[in-house]
Parts: sequence; C-alpha cells; structure tokens
Amino acid sequence: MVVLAAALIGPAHSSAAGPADGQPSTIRAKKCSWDWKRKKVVRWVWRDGVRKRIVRYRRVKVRICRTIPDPVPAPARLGVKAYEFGFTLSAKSLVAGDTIIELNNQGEDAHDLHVQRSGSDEELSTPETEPGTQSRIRFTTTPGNYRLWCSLPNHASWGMDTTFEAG
Ligand SMILES: [Cu+2]
Repeated sequence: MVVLAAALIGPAHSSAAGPADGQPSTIRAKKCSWDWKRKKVVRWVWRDGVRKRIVRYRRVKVRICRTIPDPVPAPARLGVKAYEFGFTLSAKSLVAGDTIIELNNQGEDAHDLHVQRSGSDEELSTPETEPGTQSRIRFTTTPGNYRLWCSLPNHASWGMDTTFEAG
C-alpha cells in the first residue's frame, strides 16, 4: 500500500454562502470547510506474466458542507423575588413562547408561586419554596396577561399578588 502525500484540490466552486460569494449575508443556511479524505485507488497490472492488484490510497481534499439548522430561540426568563409580603419581578413583560419563571425566595418564610393566564382555568405552581432557595416553572405562554400569586394563607392579600404580560 502506498500513501501518496500529493493533494488533489476538490471542486473550486463550493456552495458556501456568504457575502464573499456575492450572496446576501442573510443566507446562513450552510457552513462549509475543507477536509481530507482517503480515496482508494485500485489498479491491475501485469508483472512478470502475473496479473497483480495494486491498491493505493491518496489523500483528497474535499469541501464538506452541512446545513445549519435554524437556532432554537432561548426561553424567555422571568425572575421573581419573594419577600414578606410581595414579589419583585425582573420584568413586567416578556416575549410569548417558551418561558422559565424562577421563584427566588429572599424572605424569611416559605412561599410558593402560582401562575394563571387571565381567562384560563389552568394553573401552574411551584412547590412551597424555603427561604434562600429557588423553584422554577417552565411552560409556554401565549400573548395575554398572567397573574402571579403566593397561595399560602393570606399571603396574596398581604401583597404577594401581581401580574406580568406576555406578548
Ligand atoms: Cu407567600
């Protein structure tokens, strides 16, 4: 077996997209790079009256292109700090869709967090969350107003009751 170091340059015209090719820079669907591949070359020769099989490998430079999937959008995040007795939100509105709400209990009592979309019967909640700890709810919001409250006795009426908007 003979390995030839000689390189064969692959097709000069790649399908790389980008400004260098005069294409709009908004096209980012493909990513290309050069790679080395081993190519098997089989040849039959007559030597001293005997037919012999000669196998050689040579390195071939090839253009590898792969399609890059559209990036998955990161979930919207809403931080909710709990204290006695109220919530401080990191934002009053967020982009509708995949959402993570994190309850961060900075108070001295346990609290929980209930979430309900205005006009919906469906209600999500964290477990009761001890002081100094966090809980998360991950769900999909649709455009609208959401209520956030603590369900421990009297906590909502004492101020742990607020809203945010998804849009
Ligand atoms: Cu509470």
